[in-house]
Amino acid sequence: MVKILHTADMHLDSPFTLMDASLSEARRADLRSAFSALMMYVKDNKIDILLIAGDMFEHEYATKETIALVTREFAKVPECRIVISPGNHDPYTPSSVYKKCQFPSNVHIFTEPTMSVFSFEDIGVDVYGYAFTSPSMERCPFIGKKPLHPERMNILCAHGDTSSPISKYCPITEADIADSGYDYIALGHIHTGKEPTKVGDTVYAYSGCLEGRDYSESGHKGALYGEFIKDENGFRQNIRPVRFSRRRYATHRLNITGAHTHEEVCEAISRKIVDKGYGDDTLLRITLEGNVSPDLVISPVAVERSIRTLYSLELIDHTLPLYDAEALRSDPTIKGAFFEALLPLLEGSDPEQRENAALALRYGLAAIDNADIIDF
Ligand SMILES: [Mn+2]
Repeated sequence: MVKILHTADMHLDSPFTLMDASLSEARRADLRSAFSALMMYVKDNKIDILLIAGDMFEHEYATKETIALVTREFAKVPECRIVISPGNHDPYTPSSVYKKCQFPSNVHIFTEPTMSVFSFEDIGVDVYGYAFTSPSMERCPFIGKKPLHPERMNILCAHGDTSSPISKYCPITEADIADSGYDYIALGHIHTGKEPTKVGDTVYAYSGCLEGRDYSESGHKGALYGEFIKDENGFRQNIRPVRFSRRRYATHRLNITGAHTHEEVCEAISRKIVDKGYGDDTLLRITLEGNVSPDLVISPVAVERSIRTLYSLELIDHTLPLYDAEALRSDPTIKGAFFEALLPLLEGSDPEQRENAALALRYGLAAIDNADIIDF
């Protein structure tokens, strides 16, 4: 039996440009920490082959410290064969980390955009692959049957895109996979992952990214651990996901219709957090919806500050005020005039304009009442 660990898309040193500087640095530390956890798993479980199917680095941002960490971790497992297929974010170029840095002798890196192979005869495995040598690759290099060694396990480790036949990131179709003759294809590029799927005689999977980097990459992330056997009865595999992510992204919509106070909003959010079991590993984005009292002006900053159990909370307020139109219409003060002025927008056909007008009404009425709309 051969033990493999299939990973991809670590995106070490990712800039996290949408976050403030200290949070981005903390998240980069999380990426490195997830990588170290993966390497610890390799060591503890005596993994025979670690397959890294591209985008290990964000090429233009890779730091000396991260490269030093990676080479140090790789050197700690000299008995594990580490195979790297450079992807679109870390292509093999003259200035790339892969070309410029010295990696330990157990590390095998594909350098050409055409097919090549690393043969590990001691364990009966051939690992095929290719490298992105620029940020895009228009054509899949493994189309068509190859003369594969019938007795060895034939694995392809590759960065490519099965989601579109016209992708700029090495388009791969299921027909290409079914035709390929490989026993297992370890893919990288699709960060959400794809569970092991059999087409023809070939099993392929996307491990997904090692650590989510934004709300589109929700939930815990990790790698695929596989136990592979090939004998006179053919190829058999047992593959399961292993979690390595430090944090997880989560998004929810929360209807707070009827809420009157800041405390009620916080309570509703806290209930959601407890229900879902979110803690200091969670970056949570909540979109508030529903109709609330026009006196309630929600300050996302104040709510975010009052809930401390999460790694981070981001609040988006899409609630609409439940105002008493009749009372406002007949209000003889400036409130009535303000309402009349906003009415065409409040009742207009453009939903974004309606939302903005509702927000303006809420802030305006609060300002007229001298309500403190920042801290309430
Ligand atoms: Mn990627």
